[in-house]
Amino acid sequence: MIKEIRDTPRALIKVLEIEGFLRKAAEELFTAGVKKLFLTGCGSSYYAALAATKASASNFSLQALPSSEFLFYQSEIDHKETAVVGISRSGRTAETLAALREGKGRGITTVAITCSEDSPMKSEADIGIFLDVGEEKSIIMTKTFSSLSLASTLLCDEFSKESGEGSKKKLVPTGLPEAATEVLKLEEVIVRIAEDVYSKDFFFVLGQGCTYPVALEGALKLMETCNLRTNALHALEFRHGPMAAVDDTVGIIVVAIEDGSSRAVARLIEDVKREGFKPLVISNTLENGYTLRLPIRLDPKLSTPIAILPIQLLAFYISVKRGLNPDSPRRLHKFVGGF
Ligand code: F1P
Repeated sequence: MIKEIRDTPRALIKVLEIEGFLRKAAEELFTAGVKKLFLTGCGSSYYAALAATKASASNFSLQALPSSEFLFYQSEIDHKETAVVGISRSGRTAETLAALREGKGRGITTVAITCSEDSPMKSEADIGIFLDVGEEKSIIMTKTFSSLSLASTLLCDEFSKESGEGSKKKLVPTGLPEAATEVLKLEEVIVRIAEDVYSKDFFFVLGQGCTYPVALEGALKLMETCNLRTNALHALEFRHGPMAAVDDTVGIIVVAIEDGSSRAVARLIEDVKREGFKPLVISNTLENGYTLRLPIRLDPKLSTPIAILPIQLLAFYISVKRGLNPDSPRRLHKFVGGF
């Protein structure tokens, strides 16, 4: 896991090498009459899908759903004007594979974005997109999560531009591998934070807007690698009840990239501190409690692969401190089959 987290900059470079191909695929879908993309996946791959839809200002043409939700509850959609995009590291996860097969059976255009070249998802989909980011040996998804989220974001960015939705300006992902390299330099500081917080029983992970999927994925990483209970929330939702559940056994992580919500999130952090707690703030502008600084110029819409790195590292080091093996979480396999 640790080697794979450190390999993220190289993986992002590999995704950027196919940016043109991803944008062309989106253009072709639109030209073929597709008006709406359903992005589906399970676990980390679902959160990558969610991150991609957040990257578009307007969400009429993009919707993220867990594969099972698409499979069981989307029979009413317009089949001719819809495409389903299955996102999966393995290309073999049961619900995602079934969602694509079911979609294809109903005449829906299917797209697979996967890190496994010889997977059934890649060969069966109308458009199979392979991310050549190198094998991920750990059960835990790290560099593949970042790669899948970046690739899906670029596909969605182009598709929403074709649909005439949101801003006309295309996202410019150059500089992301360097940003990842910069954030990875926080590793030593994170080792020390892990030593401080490893015995917590519970973590709230808060994110707003584009950082909400990061909060969900960060909470999942802590569950998978540390057997910790967690709750991911939209940051300001924390004020509407959950704050009552905080005591010294509870850790709070806030992920905040400068955007319209920053002042409100800064005030929330102040409130948490006033109650006597020390949140871990992962941000490019906000400071407080323990702060892990992200690159100042980070575009919120492209921030997922960068903002997740500190939580991945934290999960790794907390897991090791708790005497666990982060690469082999209990009751989890590389992919989940059958249902
Ligand atoms: C998705 C997933 C991961 C999880 C574990 C099992 O797999 O559920 O989110 O961490 O690795 O598989 P995939 O569809 O992306 O291969």
